[in-house]
Amino acid sequence: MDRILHSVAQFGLNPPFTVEKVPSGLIHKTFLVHAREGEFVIQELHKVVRPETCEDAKAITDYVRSQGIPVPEFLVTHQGKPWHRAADGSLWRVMLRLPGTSHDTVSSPAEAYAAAQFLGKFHGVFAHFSYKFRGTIPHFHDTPHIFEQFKNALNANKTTLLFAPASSDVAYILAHAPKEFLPPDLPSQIIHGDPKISNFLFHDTRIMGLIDFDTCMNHTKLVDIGDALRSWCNRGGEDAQATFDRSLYEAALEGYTSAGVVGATERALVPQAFLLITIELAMRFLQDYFEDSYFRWDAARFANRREHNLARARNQIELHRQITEYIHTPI
Ligand code: GN1
Ligand code: MG
Repeated sequence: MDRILHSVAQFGLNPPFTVEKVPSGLIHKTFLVHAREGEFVIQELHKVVRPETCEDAKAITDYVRSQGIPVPEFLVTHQGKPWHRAADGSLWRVMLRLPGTSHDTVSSPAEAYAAAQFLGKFHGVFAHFSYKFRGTIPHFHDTPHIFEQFKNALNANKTTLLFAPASSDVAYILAHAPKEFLPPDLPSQIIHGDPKISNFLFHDTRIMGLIDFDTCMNHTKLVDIGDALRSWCNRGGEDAQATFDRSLYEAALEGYTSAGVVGATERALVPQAFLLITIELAMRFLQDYFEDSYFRWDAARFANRREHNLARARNQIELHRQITEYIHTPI
């Protein structure tokens, strides 16, 4: 608690503070701070994020906000930085809290439509804006590279006791991942990088804002569309048995199309992007099952991080199976 309070104070806020833990997010630790000046969100950042990542996030959100799209406003420290490095080496940042609530699953086609239309508008504001990123997470959404890293993790573990329990999951990924890779020459622009549903803030079915800007990068919009679909069209969420819901998929496609930013080539690749990002995340979770180093895990429900990541990987694999069946079944 002292570490949180000390870091909050670096951003010019004054005590008394009350602090609440926010349980969501798979990498950072997030807290809500009630201060005299208002409500703020403070995060202790995962090691994958650097000060430059926070500076990129500030530049992108300042631009997006100037275009009328509600995204968080980052506070700066007394030194003018949108991050604070504490004496113990931890990295922190603070932003204004946006109104609205976050959900881990989509509960109606109207929500899927609204989020998709919002994502399309978000993509639209980058048509004439470019930015030189300095803190992008290396190889993020570079699926061929992630696949190589995954195979390295398998090689390092094939003689350990970890291998047998995951062998059928491993076999599924090895058989399916390479055929989902997207063509390398697609048009690229700024994307969000993590448009899962819990990064949209809702009031009923209205979107109040989009959060989480550590993963912005230049890439094809299909990566965002694929990531959005794998999160939004799964009634089970990431922590339970996957259930693909076709009505959510159709509503999302309609909502995104209504923003008018998708070309014919991209439209044709949407199902492949959906499959790609689903299997990419399965691979990332399964790699962490072996390496035990990246994602946060729920100690109330799982004995350790490996178990939680194995369950998460299986849910994404099951989702991939269901999407494949849907896409290949004539109506
Ligand atoms: C992580 O931290 P969070 O929950 O916003 C991950 C995303 C995954 C997501 C799955 C930087 O996002 O890529 O899709 O978990 N972010 C990073 O829930 O690895
Ligand atoms: Mg994120």
